[in-house]
Amino acid sequence: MPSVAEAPTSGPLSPDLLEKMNAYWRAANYLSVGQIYLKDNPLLEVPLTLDHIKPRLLGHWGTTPGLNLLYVHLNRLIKQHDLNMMYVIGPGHGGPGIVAQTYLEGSYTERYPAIERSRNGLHRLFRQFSWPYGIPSHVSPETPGSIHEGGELGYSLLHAYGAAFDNPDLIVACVVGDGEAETGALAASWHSNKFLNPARDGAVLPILHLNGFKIANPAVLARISREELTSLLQGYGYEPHFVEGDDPDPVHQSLAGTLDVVLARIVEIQAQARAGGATPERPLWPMIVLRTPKGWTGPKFVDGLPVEGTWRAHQVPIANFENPVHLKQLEDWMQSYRPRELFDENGKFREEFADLAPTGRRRMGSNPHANGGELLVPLSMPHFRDHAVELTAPGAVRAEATRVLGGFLRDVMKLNLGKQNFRLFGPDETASNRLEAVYEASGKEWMAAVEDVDIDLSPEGRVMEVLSEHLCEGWLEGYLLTGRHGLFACYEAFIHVIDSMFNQHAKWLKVSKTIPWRHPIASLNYLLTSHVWRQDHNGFSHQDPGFIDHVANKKADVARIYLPPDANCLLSVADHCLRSRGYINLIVAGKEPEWQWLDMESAVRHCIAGAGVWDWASNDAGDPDMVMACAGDVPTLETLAAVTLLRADFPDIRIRVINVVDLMVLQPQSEHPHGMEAQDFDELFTTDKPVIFAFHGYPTMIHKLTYKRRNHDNIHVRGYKEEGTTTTPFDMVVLNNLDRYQLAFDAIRRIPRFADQVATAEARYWTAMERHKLYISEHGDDMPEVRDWRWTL
Ligand SMILES: Cc1ncc(C[n+]2csc(CCOP(=O)(O)OP(=O)(O)O)c2C)c(N)n1
Repeated sequence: MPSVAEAPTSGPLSPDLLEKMNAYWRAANYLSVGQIYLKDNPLLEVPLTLDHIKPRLLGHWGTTPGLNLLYVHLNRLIKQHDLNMMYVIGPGHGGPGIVAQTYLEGSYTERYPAIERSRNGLHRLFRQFSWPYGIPSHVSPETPGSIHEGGELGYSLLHAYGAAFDNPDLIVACVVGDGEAETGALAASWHSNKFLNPARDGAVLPILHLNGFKIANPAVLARISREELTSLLQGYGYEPHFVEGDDPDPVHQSLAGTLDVVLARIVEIQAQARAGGATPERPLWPMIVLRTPKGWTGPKFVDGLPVEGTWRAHQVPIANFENPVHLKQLEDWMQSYRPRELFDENGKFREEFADLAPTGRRRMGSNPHANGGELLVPLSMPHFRDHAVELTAPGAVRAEATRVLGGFLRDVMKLNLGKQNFRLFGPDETASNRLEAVYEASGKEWMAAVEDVDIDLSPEGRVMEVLSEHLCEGWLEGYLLTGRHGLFACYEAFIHVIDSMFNQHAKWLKVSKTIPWRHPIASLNYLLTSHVWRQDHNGFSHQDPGFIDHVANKKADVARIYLPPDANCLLSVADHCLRSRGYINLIVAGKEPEWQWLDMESAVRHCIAGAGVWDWASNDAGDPDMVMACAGDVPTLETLAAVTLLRADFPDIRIRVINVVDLMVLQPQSEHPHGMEAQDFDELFTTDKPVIFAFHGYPTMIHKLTYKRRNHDNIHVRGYKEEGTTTTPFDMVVLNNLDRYQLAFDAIRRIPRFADQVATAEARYWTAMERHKLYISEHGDDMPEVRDWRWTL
């Protein structure tokens, strides 16, 4: 282990540069405070009065001066070395700081011309912040240069690494809040350095911001000894460089000197790794620990209580302006930045300071990577039809859908190796999910030690496997937000680990669509497999289809849910999703050998329609007794098995089979762009016939989607009802009343003309279920008639 690098005692800044950088910092702090407090009098040209103060004070001061300090210093580095640098900040509640900085460097006005670089612009800048129909208090999609909202803490480092992958020239400076560092996701994120190849990828410079406090408590990492923190960070594989203090000038010197040192180290690491020859080794990456007071340069005391350097500085340090002392205190605070020195008589930031900022796309607020759609290069797509499962008739062969998809993904990987813009993410499950064909095109990224037993690991790998759904999700988000493509394959039950990250990304996409300068990025694609119905061996803990409900709550212009019933449909859906932009595509598909239903052309037609009658399984001749609908591979199997039972047991029954692959077609068109026209829905599902709907997930989902449909009262849904254990595959559906016998009985119960045969049907199908129970208890496996069932009609 290296010794802890000491911050230099004297620094590289000339007195003139130091003064100017400090002035720049003062300007950013002034604008930050102004945004939080003022709706008028932005240059304090007249004495501050209550009329100038916003009625509702919403914003966070505490983190902001530290973020501003770093921005000024990173600017120096960028300018001096012509760096391609992005700024990701975990404490996104420091929004006013980033808005201020992007305004000072000119990026903000370029995106929002009404926010001019003048008194008028300052007035608007202040007023719009945390103002109805203005801008949010946090860093948000509206903020130039951001790929990371940070409202929900924990993901900054993941987004930073995701951005750095395959961007060899990019340095992502990433501020991690000391509170944020307590989250599980962030605590695991440090390990991202074992998955970043300095020869191929860019660099991440983590900056742990030890301002000591969260909202109301001290931060853990700020209250352990420096030795303990050093050991922790070294243990994570970093070389920490400490910058500490509460006196601006020495801190400026120390930070500047430290940044010079860490940049030189980054350059050195990359040069060594890129020199060619030997396989690059995992370096100890430099990082910075910045210990400065929370709410630095703000009021030291308010109402006799300490504020600067305490948790009290977190949000709005001074409130209640009925108290004239407070008004004076705010004015003194703002005047302490000496705004007249910083802005000219027209309110323009003085050139002598403005010149310190980089220009053009080197400004962090204008870095094109932070508007990934600008850089998006479409994937070269293989022909998915080349991977088709050949079918002579429905149900003629079995196949493992995800294994078939694996071949397709391998080719996607292969075709885009040159572009370096596609990666596959998964929590240690790529092989388990039967996608291992991808390893033929690329190994698994791995920079840690390798042993003889290991297979498919490689520093050049494009398959990202780490046992953390948080890491997979965060990396992929960062990768997509910077203009690349990917897919996250995960066990269905455990995708819930990232529910909340999904929420945040969906919100980001929704808002981004309303911002003209944000170019569309590639969709976030989930493949959920090892799903609820085929987790019989792993048991109850592994059985949960609820992510579907979670996704369906999101805005219709963002969320898409697909339940391909077989491998060819999965291929068609996956091809579509990988080409799409700006969505979250959820694909749920099994990995077990299952009967295949549609040849490739039928599958494509079916997936385009989203739902349709399977004529080959129906015998209603336009006048059904009932509709048997299904969505999901296992419900489709059980539905078709029920149809064979019914047609054998009740020969004159007229059944229409409908399969739904795109769940959103069930919604009215007014609710979702994929929604089926009312007339088409009524033609398919009838307006008066019973519909037995076998669904992959929780039944309420189907009711929610169809409640406005004319025939809704006749739709009876069977799905997962939270029954499960370690048992046989068929018993899983029996436990949840989704099995063929239950479905067949449901059908007879619901058809009026079979009323007199309900008792017979009940006896027959309940007996079958009893036989099933006895058989599996004795043999530990499903009955041959179930196991060996096949479509014979
Ligand atoms: C996941 C999550 N939990 C809780 C919060 C509420 N919250 C907002 S700011 C904050 C404290 C953050 O502390 P830190 O990361 O150290 O940032 P700073 O002190 O720089 O403001 C908390 C708990 C949140 N935004 N996200």
